[in-house]
Amino acid sequence: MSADFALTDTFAAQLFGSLSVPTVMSTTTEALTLAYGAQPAKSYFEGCSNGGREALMAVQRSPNLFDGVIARAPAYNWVGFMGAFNRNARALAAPGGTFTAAKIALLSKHVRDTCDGLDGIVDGVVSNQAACTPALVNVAALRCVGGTDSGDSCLSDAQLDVVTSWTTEATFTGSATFRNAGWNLTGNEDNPGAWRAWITGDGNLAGAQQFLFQDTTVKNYLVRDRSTNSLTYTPWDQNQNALYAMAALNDATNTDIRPFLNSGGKLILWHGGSDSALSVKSTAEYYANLRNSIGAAATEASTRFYVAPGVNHCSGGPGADSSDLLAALDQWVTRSAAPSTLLAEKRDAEGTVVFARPLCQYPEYPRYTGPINDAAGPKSAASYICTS
Ligand SMILES: [Ca+2]
Repeated sequence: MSADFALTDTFAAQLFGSLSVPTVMSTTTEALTLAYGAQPAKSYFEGCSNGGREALMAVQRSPNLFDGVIARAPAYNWVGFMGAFNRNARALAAPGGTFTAAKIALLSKHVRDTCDGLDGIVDGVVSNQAACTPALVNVAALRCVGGTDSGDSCLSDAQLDVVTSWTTEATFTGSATFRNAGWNLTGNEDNPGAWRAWITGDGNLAGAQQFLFQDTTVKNYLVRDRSTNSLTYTPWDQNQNALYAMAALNDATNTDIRPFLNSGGKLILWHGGSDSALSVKSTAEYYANLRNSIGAAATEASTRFYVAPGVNHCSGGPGADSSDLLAALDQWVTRSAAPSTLLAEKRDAEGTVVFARPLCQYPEYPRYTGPINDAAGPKSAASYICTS
């Protein structure tokens, strides 16, 4: 995830920002037309993470390029998200802030003990995230006596500061879009693809994905000096011109997507509920802003937003991470069959379905209504209803 190109190659930075998809699409369409003697009947784009950002870029800046777009866990707000990554990294680097795997397990279990059953079934996934409020979770109950680290059964004040950085919004001067919504406590922070991979680096902060992303952003976009120490780069909004330049290149925060919708485009957003890279709350925020911008009727007519509880960044985690969004999009575009609740499955390495859930439209979540003391009940999507 080096962004070294952004320092030395202006065109590469533009390609990364927003031009790669229309550039490749131009060549692709030409090749297909030559091969088949006609242009493609329909064109769709699907991407996750930075690919999700590219998806929203296409919707916002190349509105006639695709008939339908799927944006999953989109990294749509480079300025705000990287600023939050930087704040998280600095909290972890503060004296006493280090989170061991045992501390992460302590925090996760505390959240699960409090919130797992709020969705009707204790299955290791907090599906009713809205009910799992900070007041209910009460992380302060884990505080070490006196606030000083005294082992794996409690959190020091510096570690509680990390949790605060994680769960609270981050706002920066210069634009209303320069912000990050903060992350939920999901009870799945201890999953291998969650905090250790993205936040703590499992004892090596410089190896954590969030650290690496913010570090290369500070070095190549903001300070434009690779010898800079990103952990001392604060405040994040000290160089307004650099933030504006980066936002112009990389941020897909525009909510007026009427040009895309007016050309018949359909948009499906998707986010994993336990994503430790990019917060599902940020995508929810974009969707709320979208609704405010284009109105409830247009939002309902041409966009959908699904949340998959217990799913990590793009895939993985204890939740059901596999859904055929492309088929749903194609039915919508070609047959005007607008999607409602979809199916989410968890498959093993051989592709066998282990369990299924309904994939609900946010803010709904799958609530267990199936049989009690029946091993097969929780595995069936029919045992759940989407509710909020
Ligand atoms: Ca549950």
